Amino acid sequence: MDSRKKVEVCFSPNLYSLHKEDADIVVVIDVLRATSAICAAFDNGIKKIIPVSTVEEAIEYKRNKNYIVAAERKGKIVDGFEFGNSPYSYMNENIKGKTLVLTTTNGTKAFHTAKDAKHVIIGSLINLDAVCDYLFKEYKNVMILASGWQNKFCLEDTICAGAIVEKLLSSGKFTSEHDSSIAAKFLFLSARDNIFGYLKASSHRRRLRALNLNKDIKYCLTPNQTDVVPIRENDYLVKG
Ligand code: 3SL
Repeated sequence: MDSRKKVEVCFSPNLYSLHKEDADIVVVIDVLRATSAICAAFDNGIKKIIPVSTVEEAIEYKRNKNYIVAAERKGKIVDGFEFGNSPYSYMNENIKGKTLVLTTTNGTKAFHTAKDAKHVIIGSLINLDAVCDYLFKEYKNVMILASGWQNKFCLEDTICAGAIVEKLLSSGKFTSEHDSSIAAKFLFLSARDNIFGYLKASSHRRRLRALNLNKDIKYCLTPNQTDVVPIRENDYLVKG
């Protein structure tokens, strides 16, 4: 019997129910930009993050002055909010020790899609090796859930998922059965020498470039800038 653990990739929250039986741990990914912003916020001292699905829920939290409340839709900060989804907005001293409430177009939705999973962590390119080390240590069946764009496949999340698959498979301790995992690995192998260039024509890079967010894109596509691994506890995230 093959005693290796599985690592599989789910391309979109809409496909989650087809893959969920594979998972003891779900890694939620939204490289551009929600999960990169979440990692950056913890890296800069945020204590807790509450991902919420709707702008209305986020507005409720604004009544309490102890929270930083952030809302992004289609790449822009929602009117009436000071914070959105840029990792750079969390790189400041004032966020230390605070709780962030965050709603985004796809990333926080994917987080809630995995609500029935036993164990959920947050991955991105910026914490790639730390996520892999965590998965080696836990040594359970892994499912990587790409947030995609409005339930559609997206390249940047798939490449990040492929990087995790590649690292786990190369150890000989994990195996993959599904074509989605193999495809993600091959996409990563073709992109790895220049992820930024490879994604030049991708729809989300074009969308963010049109909003003058090139600096954010560069940051989010640069692997291994932090060893933070955000972990779900109850319905919020803490630094692992
Ligand atoms: O969809 C999301 O969760 C966002 O990360 C999208 S954006 O990068 O802010 O456009």
